[in-house]
Amino acid sequence: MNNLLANKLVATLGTVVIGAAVIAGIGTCVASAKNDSRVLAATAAGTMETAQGTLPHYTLDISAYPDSMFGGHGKDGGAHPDWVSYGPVTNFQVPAHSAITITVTNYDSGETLNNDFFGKVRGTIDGSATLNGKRITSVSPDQVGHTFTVHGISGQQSELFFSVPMQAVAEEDIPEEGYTKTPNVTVFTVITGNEGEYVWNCEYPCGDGTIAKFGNAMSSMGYMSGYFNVVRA
Ligand SMILES: [Cu+2]
Repeated sequence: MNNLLANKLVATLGTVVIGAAVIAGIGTCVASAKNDSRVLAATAAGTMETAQGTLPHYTLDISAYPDSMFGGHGKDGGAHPDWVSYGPVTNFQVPAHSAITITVTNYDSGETLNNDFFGKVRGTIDGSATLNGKRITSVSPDQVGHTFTVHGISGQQSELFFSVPMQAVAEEDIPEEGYTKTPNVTVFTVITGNEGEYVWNCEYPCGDGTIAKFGNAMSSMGYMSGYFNVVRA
């Protein structure tokens, strides 16, 4: 990562963190951080040829939903049935020094990002993803449903940063009841370094009904954020 990008990244993350902290209150974040201990481990899928040689290959399948009624929050959507959420859970575990192919099926609509930075695919193999089978390197900043963003800046861990925007489903394709039959499917691959505990979150302001939309689902673990832990293979 060059310095300019690093500076921009730090500035961007700083804004988001401060914004979320001010709006939600730090206490809320800490309290809700322990409310979900379920973890989805990546599935072994042979090996993959990469620029770093042949690596163990794993897959992770997740989805983004316009509400919490998909089952992951329990019967009737749990405490906040109307909150947007990733699922089936939001804590993930992947092996170190491996290629991880992540498929995100997005059932939600969207609007405009606060920061175009997150409209670009970043940190994946080849800097790209596929959207419904076609190669992309970005999504238009006014058509983003959610992002899957892992923040890897911390202490002695290997740096791990990637961010992928999910194309919003068109508003007219969102049914009154249930979920759209034509979700947008995004697939991308990242390469992990050493073991470490990372946090991911969504950088699309999707906490509807709160100031700047960074409250509720955006500031609670288990909805639009969680752990992305890299463990010994
Ligand atoms: Cu989101």
